[in-house]
Amino acid sequence: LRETSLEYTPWPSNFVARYKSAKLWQESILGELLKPHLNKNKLAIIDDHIGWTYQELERNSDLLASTFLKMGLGQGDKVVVHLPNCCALFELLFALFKIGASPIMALPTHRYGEISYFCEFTQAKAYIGSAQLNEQVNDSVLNQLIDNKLIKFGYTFDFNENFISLNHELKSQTDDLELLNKVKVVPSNIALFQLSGGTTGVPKLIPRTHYDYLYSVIGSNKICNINQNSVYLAVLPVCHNFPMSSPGALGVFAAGGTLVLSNSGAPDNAFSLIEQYKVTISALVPPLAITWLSAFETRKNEKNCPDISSLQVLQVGGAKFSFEAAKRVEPILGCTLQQVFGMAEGLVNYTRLNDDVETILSTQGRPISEFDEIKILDDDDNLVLQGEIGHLLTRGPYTIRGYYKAAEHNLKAFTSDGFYRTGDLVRENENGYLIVEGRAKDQINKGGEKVAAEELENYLLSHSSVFDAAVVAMPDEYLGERICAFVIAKTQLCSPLKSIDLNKFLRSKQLAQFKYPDRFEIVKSFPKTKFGKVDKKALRIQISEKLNKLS
Ligand code: J2J
Repeated sequence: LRETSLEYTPWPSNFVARYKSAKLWQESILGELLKPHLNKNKLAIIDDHIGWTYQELERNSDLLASTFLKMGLGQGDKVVVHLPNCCALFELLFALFKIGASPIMALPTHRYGEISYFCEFTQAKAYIGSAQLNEQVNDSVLNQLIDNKLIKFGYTFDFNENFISLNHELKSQTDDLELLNKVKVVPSNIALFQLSGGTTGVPKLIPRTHYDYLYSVIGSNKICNINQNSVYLAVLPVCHNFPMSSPGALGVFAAGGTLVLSNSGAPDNAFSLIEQYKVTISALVPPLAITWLSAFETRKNEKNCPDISSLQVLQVGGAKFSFEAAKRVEPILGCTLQQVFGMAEGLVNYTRLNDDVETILSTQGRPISEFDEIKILDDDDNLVLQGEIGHLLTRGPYTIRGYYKAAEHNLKAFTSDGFYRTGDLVRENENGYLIVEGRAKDQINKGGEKVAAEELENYLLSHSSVFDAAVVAMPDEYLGERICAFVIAKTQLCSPLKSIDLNKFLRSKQLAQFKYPDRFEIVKSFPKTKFGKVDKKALRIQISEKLNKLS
């Protein structure tokens, strides 16, 4: 038994006792989630190519788990998982949960820049990718990871001469599950690492234990009425915390329902999957929800309009869903809207399915648990009056007490008594529902995809012609926000600095596509606050006014 408890900031023992005695934390691990449903011959998961019953998923992940054990992967090992929405992803995740290895949930859009950092920072033993995702990228990612000695093993589910082919390994093995039966994983261990949207130079890793993650999933299931008849369509990248756990894929498995996986949220694809599998619930970010609304509104009166009447609930979260868009969900799609305001660090708020219309349309919900503690504070850390806007802080049975290996940052991100400073500006209505009013953290929320300004600024500052850089959000009708990079060039350059050079330079860093600035503004100076810091608020106003004039 190797507890990984030293690798995360533990909850104080009185909190552990509280969460256990209230039966929030159960003596169970994510690797056991499928067990209660094995004798039902029920479809657990299906993607564009393949579908498995609960038995098949369990068996495949058992075989993969024992393959990993034989290859020398086991308790406490970190594994960077870089897969799109596919059945193999869950075969893999369950295998890792069962052997006590911790997946790092990279997004399919991450590139070598992010992946190499995760490998290096966590000392990951393995990287698991797939050419299904993007052949070129994965080849080059793996070659570079191996050339630079960042990992010991590189695996894939498809054929690629540079990777260890898991399909091949699985075919060649017999039913030898003996090693696996000896493994004992304890629920206080790290189940997986989620990634923080971040506000700092590099993405932070979020260690989630089996205790806390399972509780968030089971608690979400009750609120979202997930049961064995639920059919959940995942079109968002399922490694993200929202479609994974709120209640997401894991919620569906816990309840014995069916998970339908797709890599495209395009309306026609989604509507036909909803019709085909009688999908009951799906989860979207606001821009995608708006796209579905417009598409279905147009198609509604067509003769061959898909039948999406099975859809009972549409969850929308990850960024603020406007009241105007929210109002259209029920009339157009004929299902209940559920607003979800969550974070990979923990706290998740939901509007309840039977809430009154006003609450559903104009709030972002209330916490999963009565054990979730919420504080709304002013700039000096004093409680605001009821109904006033302030900084949201939270502590609870599934909110982390610290980021992974980030002692210094944790001092700022958490209070001494363990509250997480979310960086969100909210107010609470008289019924305890939260309304997101803005953000104090230095982050851009591009339709649900989070970009830390500092990460981009650091890259820009490493360009030899850049004197200073400030990255801010600019308004966008569709995505809510896009990225604008203000840059001051060094003086005495031979030729003037151009956006195209900066763009090319950033692209050479091999980052996720969504992080590249949508606009560069090359300026002579930045406005400053009275404390002499770059006044980002003024920059946001500046770019927003300029865009208004242009349109
Ligand atoms: C406004 N801002 C929101 C909302 C998240 C469920 C749902 C979402 C996430 C998620 C998640 C918002 N309105 N409805 O992990 O389990 C912004 C806030 C928040 C940040 C967290 C889940 N829903 N946000 O989006 O870790 O700023 O998690 O602090 O990616 O997204 O981002 P992330």
